[in-house]
Amino acid sequence: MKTPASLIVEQKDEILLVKINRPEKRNAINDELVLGIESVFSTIPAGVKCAIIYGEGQHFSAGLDLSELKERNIIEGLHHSRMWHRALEKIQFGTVPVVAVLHGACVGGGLEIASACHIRVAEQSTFYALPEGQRGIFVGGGASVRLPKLIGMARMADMMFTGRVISAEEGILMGFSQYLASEGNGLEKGIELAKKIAQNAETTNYALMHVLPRIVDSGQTEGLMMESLIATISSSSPEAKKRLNDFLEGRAKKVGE
Ligand code: 1HE
Repeated sequence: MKTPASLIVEQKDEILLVKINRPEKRNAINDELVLGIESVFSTIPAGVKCAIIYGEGQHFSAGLDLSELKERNIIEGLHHSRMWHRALEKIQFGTVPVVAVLHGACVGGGLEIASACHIRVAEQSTFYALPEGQRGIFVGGGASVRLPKLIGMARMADMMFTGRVISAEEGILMGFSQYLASEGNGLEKGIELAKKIAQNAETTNYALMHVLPRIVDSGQTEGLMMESLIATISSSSPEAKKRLNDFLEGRAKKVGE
C-alpha cells in the first residue's frame, strides 16, 4: 500500500484506522493526500471488515489545500476534480464500510470526504461549512451529489450562499452525522460502531454499500426490482440461514439486547 506520511494507516484486528496527519496545515488536502486516500481505499487488506477515517490535531480537515489551487488552468482543474471523484468513490463504493470520526473543522473538501463515508460520528467541537461560496469557487469533490442526500439541497445551497457554519448539534438534526460524541471520545465511539458493522453478514454490508444507493438513485419500478433481487440473494446465503436458525432456536440476541 503506497501512502504518504500525511496519511497514517494502522490495522487493528478487523478494523483499519486511517488518520489524516497534516495538523500543521489543519489537515488541508493536497494532491498527495487525495492519491493516498485513493490508494488506501482501493487496497483494503484481506481480513479488514470496516475502516475508520479521522484527523490528527484540532480539526478533521480544512478542505482542499488552497495553495495548490491558484495556479491551475481549466483542463487541470477538470482533471483535479475528477481525481477527487475517483478517490472518494473508492471510499463510498469500496470493499468495506467506512466510519468518519469528525472534530473541529469539517469544511469544504473535508466535508466531501466525510459525506462519502457510510456513517459519521461528530465530536462536540465539529463544525461544518462550505467556504467555496466565499472563496469564489464551487464544490468539486462530490458534495453537490452526496450532501443534498444527507441534509437536503436548500441547506447545502444556504451554506454556500451565506457561508453558514453548522454546529455538531445542528448537524445531527439535519442528518449530516448519525452520532454525537463528547470531545476526545469520537474514535472510541467509531471503533464501537465499526466492531458492530464487522459482525454483520458480508452480503448485508455489501447490499447497504452498493445496492441501497443505486436503489435510491433509480425510479420506483427499478428500485423495487433491485430490492427483490438483493433481498433474495442475501437470504439465500448460508450465513443468513445460520443466523435465522440461531434466532429461531434461541441462540441469537433479541432486538435491543
Ligand atoms: C490551509 C488551509 C487550506 C488552513 N489550504 N492551507 N477551505 C477553506 O477555505 C478553509 C480555510 N481554513 C480555515 O478557515 C482555518 O484554517 C480553519 C478554521 C480550518 C482553522 O483555523 P486555525 O486558526 O486553527 O488555523 P489557521 O491559522 O487558519 O491555519 C494554520 C495553517 O494551516 C496556516 O498555514 P501557515 O503556514 O500560515 O501556518 C493556514 O494557511 C493553513 N491552512 N487551511 C491551505 N484549506 C475538491 S474541491 C474542495 C474545495 C474546498 O475544499 S474549498 C474550502 C477550502
